Amino acid sequence: KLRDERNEHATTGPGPHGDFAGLEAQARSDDGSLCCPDRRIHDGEFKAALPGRLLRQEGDPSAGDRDVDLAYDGAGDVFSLFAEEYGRNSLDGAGMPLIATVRHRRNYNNAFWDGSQMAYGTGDGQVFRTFLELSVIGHEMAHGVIQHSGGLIYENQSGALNESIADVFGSLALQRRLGQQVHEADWLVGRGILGPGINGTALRSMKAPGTAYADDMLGQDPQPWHMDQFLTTSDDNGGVHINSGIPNHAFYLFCNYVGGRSWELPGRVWYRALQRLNNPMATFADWADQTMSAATDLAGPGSFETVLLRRAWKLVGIGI
Ligand code: ASN
Ligand code: ZN
Repeated sequence: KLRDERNEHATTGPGPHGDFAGLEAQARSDDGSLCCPDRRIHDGEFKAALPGRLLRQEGDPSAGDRDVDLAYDGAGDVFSLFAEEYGRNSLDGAGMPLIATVRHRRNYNNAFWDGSQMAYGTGDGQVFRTFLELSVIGHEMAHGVIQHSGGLIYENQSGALNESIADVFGSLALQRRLGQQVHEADWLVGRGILGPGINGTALRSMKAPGTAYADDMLGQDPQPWHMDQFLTTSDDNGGVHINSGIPNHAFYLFCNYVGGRSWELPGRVWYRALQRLNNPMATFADWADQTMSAATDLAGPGSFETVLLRRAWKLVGIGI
């Protein structure tokens, strides 16, 4: 119903009630809170073209397509994390539609944000069995948020930060859906998406980077959790999916020290730091500084939270 009203305003401008429904107002309900995602889920039909055939858009009931419904529900949860917890209206902060394609290519073992939409492979059934899992959906959507928050260049430390921040919000979306306290969370990214051919439980672990899988085909999960193990490589854009283990683990430690619900104070600190960063080439140390400023803003100078955050960064080898 809200959506119909919004469309009416969007197409007719100032409405008969004398109010002006500008962009800002479009995603706000009567009480002024952010409310409404604008989801558009497409079927890639196992082809490479994006976005593919539109199968379900905002307000449509389920048509019984499991992949489509997982993408739709997941996008809703991630929208709600950013809107309700951090006051952000969609990925760009201005209500942009959440466009996703499921069944992208055949046997495709990945999911990605392409700069304007999400795309999910089905996996080949051996290495991966699906990518439609909430922490993965949140990860891809967070890439959109990062892009629209000044960006982080996708190589070396700034690229690993980009990856880590995507993991953080992916994990927060999942913890929030499950209503978990910090100590109840498993801190896994992509739990259950690995196929029967792989010996492992998830794609990554923020609690214990390097332990998510150990396999003949994939090898040992290569993530470090301390700067001593920082990997300098030209693979993977400079190890962006590897060294992300370090800031991931700092976030995990901070959450554990603080306790409670991770998407609350710790999530707010990370979100605020991302909004304030303004440095696409940021290093881990730059990011740690920015999170310290954000924690100081939110919890107060000299607060216990800032002490705990400094301790978390120190434990992973980043002294600030
Ligand atoms: N799944 C990967 C990611 O979102 C895809 C990529 O490496 N671009 O990080
Ligand atoms: Zn990523």
